[in-house]
Amino acid sequence: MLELYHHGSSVCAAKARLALAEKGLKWKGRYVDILKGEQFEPEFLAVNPSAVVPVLVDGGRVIVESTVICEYLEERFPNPRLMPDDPGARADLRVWTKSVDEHLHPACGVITMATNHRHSMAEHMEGEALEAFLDAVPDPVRRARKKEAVLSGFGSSRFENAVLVHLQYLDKMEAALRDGGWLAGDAYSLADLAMTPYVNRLDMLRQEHLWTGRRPRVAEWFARIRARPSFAAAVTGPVPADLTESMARNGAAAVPVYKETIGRLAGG
Ligand SMILES: N[C@@H](CCC(=O)N[C@@H](CS)C(=O)NCC(=O)O)C(=O)O
Repeated sequence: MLELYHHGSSVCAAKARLALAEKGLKWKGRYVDILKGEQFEPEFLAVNPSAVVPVLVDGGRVIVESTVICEYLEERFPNPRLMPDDPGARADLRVWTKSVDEHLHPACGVITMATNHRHSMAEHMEGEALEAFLDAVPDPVRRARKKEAVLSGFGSSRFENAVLVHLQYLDKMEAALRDGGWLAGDAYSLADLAMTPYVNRLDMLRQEHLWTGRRPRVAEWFARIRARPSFAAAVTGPVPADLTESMARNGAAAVPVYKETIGRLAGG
């Protein structure tokens, strides 16, 4: 039986859940509440010393890193295919998945923490407990980024660039998509799967103005993505109800902040 250590609102875990859902695989969930600090408990650190979800366990084998998990599932369970046959299209796909992990994911963490999750964390802890929670992140680069976004919110020096990175990805998608088409090759693939939780994060934070009336191919792509049965099962369904509600509430209140930031970036 496949087991997945995951959290409902984790974008990386959503990628792993999407791959499992697209392939129609049964799996057992091991829930790690990363907003309460369960990723730092010894039992989980023994599975993944990096203290992040997702982690897939297949028999005795432990697989970390969401993109590696998706490619592992693709190779282990090849049908239905989530990678094109053409080597050029496979290269395009890997550019998407690599850059999502390296650039978009850190930026998504900043906007998510600044807009909503800092408030959810504050409900569970404050003061020294919050500092200790933030200092527990093992990777120093990720620790500094998360700490600043949680403690400074929209005042974080990283917020503006994080918004810019999202705009650049939406523009790259708009350029790559043809009507009715997909990001890499002729069919839905791991490239579309990798972008899905990030576009959905903007949507759950009520920033759909970024594509509505502005980036029609992204809007049309997202409508097709939402219509897939995997979407509700793997992406929106697992998000805890209180987080769905607070992301919508805090996100809606933040629309003027995003618009003002975009205006500043445009030199307006
Ligand atoms: N490169 C890793 C990143 C994993 C990651 O950042 N996971 C986040 C949730 S999306 C996490 O577990 N964060 C825990 C924390 O912030 O302490 C992957 O793709 O799996």
